[in-house]
Amino acid sequence: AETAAVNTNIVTLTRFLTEEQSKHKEATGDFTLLCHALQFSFKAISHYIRRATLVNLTGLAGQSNATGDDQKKLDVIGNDLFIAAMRSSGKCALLVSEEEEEIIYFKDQTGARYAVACDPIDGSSNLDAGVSVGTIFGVHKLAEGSTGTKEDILKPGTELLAAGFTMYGASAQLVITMRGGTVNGFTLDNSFGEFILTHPNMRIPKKRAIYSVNEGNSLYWEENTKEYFNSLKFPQDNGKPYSARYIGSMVADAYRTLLYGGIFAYPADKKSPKGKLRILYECAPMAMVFENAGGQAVDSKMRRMLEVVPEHIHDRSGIYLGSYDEVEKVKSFYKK
Ligand code: P6P
Repeated sequence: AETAAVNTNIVTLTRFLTEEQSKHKEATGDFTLLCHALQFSFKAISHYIRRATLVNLTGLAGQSNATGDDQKKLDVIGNDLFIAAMRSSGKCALLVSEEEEEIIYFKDQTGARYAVACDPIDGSSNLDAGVSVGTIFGVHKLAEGSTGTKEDILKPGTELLAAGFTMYGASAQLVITMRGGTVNGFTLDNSFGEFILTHPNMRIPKKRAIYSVNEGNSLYWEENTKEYFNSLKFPQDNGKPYSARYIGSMVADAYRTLLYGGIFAYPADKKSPKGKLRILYECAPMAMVFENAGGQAVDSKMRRMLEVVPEHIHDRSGIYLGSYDEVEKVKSFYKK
């Protein structure tokens, strides 16, 4: 009988990073070490999310509240883990976290040349419902000679060195891309704690009849937003209406959109004139992933998302993220 073909070419994230580094002769290995700290934090956060969800659901001893508040504490655990991982890497000069009002400067890290923005557990309000949440991150390199100031992180997404997210679903899925590079997906194999390359060179379909938006905000939408979504739901040419898919957790909605195609949107509206999602650690990293996968990302003024420069570290933006052709269609409704 045929022996089962064994996939001998198993690429771990660790090997992938080492091979990437060897492509850059000038590389010192600092970025690679920073990425190892990133992957450590994803593994640790994944562990705590699975444990906490189980413990809270079964109400095992030690979990006092039935309202799921402990899940909220996961925000803190995830944030603390991420800060510790960045600090101990010795390569991170400053960190912006969704959970921290101010920038965290690692002043003792002499020689650290990277600035990191992250949302340690994005979508955490869904945790007790068992919805996939995730960590979203972006990495900037400090300006020459800089020891790390807020100007090193308040930059357009076009200057991101690397970006991506890890979705804690049935397994932990890491999606990562580097400036000008491809998008690669890794799946955490829990049996030996390695991220394995399962989705090399991810490309988003050019179009797909799926839209992902919180229609509960329709009352607040601007006219052109309403017109765009109505064109998908009530097609003029008697075409088939689009399917609606909305999870309410950005990494889950983004990951599905990246795999299947379509559009994810959180438009700015009368309730949130600047939009809801944060530029540094939600919109910009996702925009980089989608552009490098052949898609597009624009804000509510149809500006390329990666060219938007935040004034403050927690600034928000409207966003349309998805298939190339679908974002072109969005633009046609805003340029009337
Ligand atoms: P809404 C989760 O709270 C989050 O920040 C994103 O993960 C998600 O896309 C969005 O907010 C959901 O917002 O208003 O639809 O509940």
